[in-house]
Amino acid sequence: MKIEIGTTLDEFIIRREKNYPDATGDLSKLLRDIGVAAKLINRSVNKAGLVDILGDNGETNIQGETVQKLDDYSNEVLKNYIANGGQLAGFGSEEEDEVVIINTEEGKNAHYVVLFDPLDGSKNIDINASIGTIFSIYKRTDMEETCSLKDFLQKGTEVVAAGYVIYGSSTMMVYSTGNGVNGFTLDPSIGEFCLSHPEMKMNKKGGHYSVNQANYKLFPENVRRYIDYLVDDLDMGMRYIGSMVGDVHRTLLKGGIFMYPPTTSAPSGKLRLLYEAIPMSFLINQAGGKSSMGNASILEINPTELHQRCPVFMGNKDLIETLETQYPTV
Ligand code: P6P
Repeated sequence: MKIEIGTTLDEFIIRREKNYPDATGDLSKLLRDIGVAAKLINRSVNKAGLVDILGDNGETNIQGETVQKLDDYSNEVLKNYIANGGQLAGFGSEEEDEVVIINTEEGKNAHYVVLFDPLDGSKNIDINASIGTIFSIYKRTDMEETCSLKDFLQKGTEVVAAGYVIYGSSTMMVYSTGNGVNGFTLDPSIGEFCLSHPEMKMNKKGGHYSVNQANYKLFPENVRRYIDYLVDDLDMGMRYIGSMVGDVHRTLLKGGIFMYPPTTSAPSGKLRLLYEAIPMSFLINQAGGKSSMGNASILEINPTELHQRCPVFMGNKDLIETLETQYPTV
């Protein structure tokens, strides 16, 4: 059923739910709650320069990274909005050392868990470049057992829904429940996300390669040779914001490839598997692209730790297949 441009996110979710007669409405409610949380985060991101919310709060997270005040605020908003809705058994966040199990009666009977990076690319907050929220949603592995870490350590092939919100020149929520990718742009005049990018598909050709070129000398030899191929043989230009949501959003819209390869100092790369690489890979795959850790699909990795990292390559299918067949990075 074609849904017209301008349809609100809530309306879209409700109409799409009708395609699933067995749907309980729990996933729909979760997605709508994420949309509300995104609007609250957007409000603070948009006026961060005016309110004393820029800069860091002096703490560091499990990643050893200084926590920016907006990171903290975004994490709290997401926790409050999705944790108390009754559809969630637990959540994992970049800003939380361990998974948080929701031990209420509703939480114990809830079917879903969510992983999120509440505000990715936060180093860009003070310079007003695009930043984003990333999320992925899984079903619990066994409703007979208490929700625990194992419900979060699931492969990307088990993802039920994933998406991101990009806070940029406009604010967009882009997500998929496994049947294509749709993008919604926030209309501030009515405070609603409205369908603006239906059925997003990656450009077949073109686009840029996106990597932190300063790390070139630290990459494995095959990655350096692959980058040389993109530049010398395919004549590709380079674009890099240093904010995964912004760099992947451009790749999704314009084609090309985004990479965060392993380096000598970070042999597993920098990006986190569960709440950065997997959700973004899910979307890129749903939009007709492909993702890889250099020699195998990111969605096939068996997670072992909540905050584990993995090498990331994602973009046009042909570019990824060339990487994996001719420049495999093991
Ligand atoms: P670098 C932001 O800090 C982040 O986690 C991702 O959003 C981004 O892709 C990456 O790190 C940028 O890392 O080392 O290039 O600054």
